[in-house]
Amino acid sequence: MVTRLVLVLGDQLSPDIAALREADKARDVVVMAEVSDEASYVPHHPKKIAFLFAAMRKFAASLESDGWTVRYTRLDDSDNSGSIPGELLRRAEEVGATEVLATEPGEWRLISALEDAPIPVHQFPDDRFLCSHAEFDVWAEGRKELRMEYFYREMRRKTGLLMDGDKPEGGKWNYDHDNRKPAPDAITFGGPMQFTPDDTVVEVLDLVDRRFDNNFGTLHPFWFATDREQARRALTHFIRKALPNFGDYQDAMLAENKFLYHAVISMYLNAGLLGWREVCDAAADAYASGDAPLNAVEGFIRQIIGWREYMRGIYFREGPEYTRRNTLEHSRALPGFYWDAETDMRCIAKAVEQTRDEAYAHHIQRLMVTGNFALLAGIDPAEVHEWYLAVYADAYEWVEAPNVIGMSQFADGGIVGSKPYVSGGNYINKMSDYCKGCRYEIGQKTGEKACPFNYLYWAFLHRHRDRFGKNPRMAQMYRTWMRMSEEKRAATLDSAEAFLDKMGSGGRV
Ligand code: FAD
Ligand code: DLZ
Ligand code: SF4
Repeated sequence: MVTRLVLVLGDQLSPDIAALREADKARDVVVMAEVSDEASYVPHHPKKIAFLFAAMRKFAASLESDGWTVRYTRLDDSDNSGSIPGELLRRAEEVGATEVLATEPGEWRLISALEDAPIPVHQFPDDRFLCSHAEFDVWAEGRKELRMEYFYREMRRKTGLLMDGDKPEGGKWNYDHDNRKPAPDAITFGGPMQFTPDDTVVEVLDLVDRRFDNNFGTLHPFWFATDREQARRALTHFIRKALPNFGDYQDAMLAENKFLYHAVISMYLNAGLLGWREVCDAAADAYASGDAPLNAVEGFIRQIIGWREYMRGIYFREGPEYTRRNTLEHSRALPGFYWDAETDMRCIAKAVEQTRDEAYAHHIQRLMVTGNFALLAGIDPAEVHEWYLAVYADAYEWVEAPNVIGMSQFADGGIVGSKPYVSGGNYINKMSDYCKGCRYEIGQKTGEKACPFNYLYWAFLHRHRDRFGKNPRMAQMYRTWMRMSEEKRAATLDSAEAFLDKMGSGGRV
């Protein structure tokens, strides 16, 4: 029988991935490749590249010890063709294969590259997810609005997670009402489990140091888990030490605490080192044994079987053009401080610094600090999308784009969110300690010293009054705006214009 190639991509590091299930150890050859095309479609954070290359190398070794034949291409190999289709062709010629088994990639770009590859590639559905494309389409069909909450309830029923017969555990589907506490004075969790680099990681760090030195982001110290066994330990550590407080402080932010009670497992889930089922079961078990309260466990499970699956459903349903949407017609360039943290806005400087150091920021930092600012300032959503895709270790288009284009920038016109996630400085002040020590004054609404979020918020609403003025969920804010005196409104708009002009001309803001 003719040998077939089995493609395993960098974010498909699961031993039961569809293409491997379809293949035959005795007959087929696994292809894995570190290639410049994948490493440079955006300037990925060095920690993200190092994590993936190290995890790929360790996964290839585990496949080999499991009896698979693996042809692994390292980035520095002299005959590396630089692309996934190129490596498939090269390996096919080497082993005499005429066909490739693959698992559908998480990005339209690569799906079409495989469709157009110079060798036939059979793409199997990626069934590491709870909801298939077809199932999501059935759920979405005929609905006026695709609200995550209703999708999530279906997923709860489907999985039986936190269900009491056909009723939700505790009587309510969603305990977010209990979950929005501001930042506490002290955090009892010391952060995610950190791992000392082993020989494979050290070798990869050396490569990344040499090849990606100019990319935004700090490579050292590198502490991520890079194999399944380590990722499992990181998960257990979170479940034991942080999950009980996860719900309460999910939305809080602290300048000197990067992780609060967050799991910091998205990079492991998205690369395939962990699966949604084992993560949710571990959380549900903690509830069942009385080790974590319902509000924390429900909130955590909702992020995974709710938001994560819903975002993937939207990405694949909306098609390849989704990342180019720009409903609000925003066109301003992404300011330089997203790359160098050189801004007096302390909240943004802290979020960017932590992103640079860890390739990580938690949800509210992404949504209500860097995302909120970009939306208020009218930044081109395509540039915002590229930034998020580059700088976070967990970023792949299927999950990043609906979060950025949809949830954060409202560039999809309201598919993901029924209203834009915008706020003035008060929200940030309530949920964080950023404002103490900021050059800007949170209590001031206009003028040189005022918090820019304050006037940019009103200027945003004013700019988009035709679109949002009739949105019942925003009516109260428009009434407040219209109740302000004409002088106050003019001063607010003047402050916003002066700020944006200064920022646009490269001045420090
Ligand atoms: P926790 O807060 O501990 O949550 C647990 C898990 O739930 C996460 O590991 C993640 O798998 C899942 N989850 C939570 N929220 C979401 C969500 N909105 N969408 C999908 N999964 C979710 N997440 C990514 O995985 N990749 C991205 O590229 C990404 N980009 C984002 C961009 C923006 C603008 C925003 C607002 C959110 C983005 N998110 C993204 C979602 C979320 O911020 C991260 O999943 C989360 O911060 C990861 O950290 P954690 O593991 O500590 O999560
Ligand atoms: C993100 C990434 C990077 C940086 N490098 C590679 C690589 O060299 N080889 C590979 O197979 N995958 C890599 N990836 C992950 C892919 O970009 C990812 O599979 C697609 O974006 C689809 O999600
Ligand atoms: Fe951010 Fe405004 Fe607070 Fe400064 S005052 S940290 S700019 S919200």
